Amino acid sequence: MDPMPDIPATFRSEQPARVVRVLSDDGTLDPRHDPRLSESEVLEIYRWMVTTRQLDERLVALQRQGRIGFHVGSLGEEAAIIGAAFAMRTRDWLFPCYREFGAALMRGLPLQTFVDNMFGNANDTVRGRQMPNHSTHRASGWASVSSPVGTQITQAVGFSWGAKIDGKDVASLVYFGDGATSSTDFHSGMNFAGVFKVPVVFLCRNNGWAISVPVERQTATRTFAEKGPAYGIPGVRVDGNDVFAVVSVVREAVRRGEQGLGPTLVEAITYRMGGHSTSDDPNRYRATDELKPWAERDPLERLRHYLERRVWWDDRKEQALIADIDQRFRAAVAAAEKAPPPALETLFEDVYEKPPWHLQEQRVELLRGVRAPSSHS
Ligand SMILES: Cc1ncc(C[n+]2csc(CCOP(=O)(O)OP(=O)(O)O)c2C)c(N)n1
Ligand SMILES: [Mg+2]
Repeated sequence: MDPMPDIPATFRSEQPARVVRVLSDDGTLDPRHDPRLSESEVLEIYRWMVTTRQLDERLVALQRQGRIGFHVGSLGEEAAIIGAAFAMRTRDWLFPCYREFGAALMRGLPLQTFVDNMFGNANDTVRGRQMPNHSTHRASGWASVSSPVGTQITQAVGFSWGAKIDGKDVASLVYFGDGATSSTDFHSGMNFAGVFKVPVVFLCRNNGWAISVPVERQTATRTFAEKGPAYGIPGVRVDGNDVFAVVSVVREAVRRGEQGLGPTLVEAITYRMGGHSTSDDPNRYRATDELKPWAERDPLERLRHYLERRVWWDDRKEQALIADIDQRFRAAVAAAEKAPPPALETLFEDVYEKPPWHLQEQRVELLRGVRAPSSHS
């Protein structure tokens, strides 16, 4: 270790890391980080970003109509969410926060299964035991959505560590917000992954807010990326509204994991353009002029501008895509609303292989009738 440097230098702060950006305002790509996506790849990404936004709008409407109880959306964060998932390999696993349903759909979660979860009906893979928007889908490598802030971080690390022990080349991508960096799971997960060189991509969606807490109140550091080096993990800042930059940086993080170099912390700088969820009103805590500069950097608009410049997209294609999403969503909602709620006895399933006596007794009592007189009265 170096001898102690002079005191003022120890307090000298470094400049925050440069933000990786590929898509410039004029619609050209910076060759230094260009992930060189083909036309069909860019169109696939764009379609999923549009799908996410369209579904968000429709799900908020369903919540306002009282048909579903809750929705937590992705407005403004579509490039960070879809771009990061796109960069992962099919065999990898994704550990979501709660704002990333678009990535699950892109990975293969069927729209009907997603919508069944929004209604918590009998076809819901989690049998109505979770809030809406808390899907899980093994076939798509989509772990359970985590509501307790940060818990998915340690889960992702444990998962990939297990795969590493088994000699499998399986990485995980874990999504979390700026708020989750204050959780103990962030510390435990980062520390463990750094020590054991676990192939995890830590994707911090810095969207400016943790419900009503702004990033300035979340941390005293100037960036979230700079927390990485304290754990021996490189931290990269990326323009989270630039899908090319997100794909490029996350692909590089996957490559590092493949080469046995361990995890990477990616700070995707973006903005939550809506409320936290359907349960709050951001106008109560956010200055009205704060949204405008971010609306001007809308990730969908930026990508669409690029596509039009390449003459890969036009209004007619956009309208056809939206009509298709609308038709498929309506059909899925109609089917979900027709499905019954989960059967009452399912409450006692999925935990014990052989339920203990007291649960068996309770099951019998419950099935006798929910309003049956209590044996204690
Ligand atoms: C352990 C825990 N504490 C508090 C909450 C309530 N809560 C839900 S989301 C949230 C904010 C999370 O913010 P951030 O990590 O930035 O993610 P974002 O919602 O911005 O995507 C809080 C405090 C919770 N779900 N779990
Ligand atoms: Mg946040």
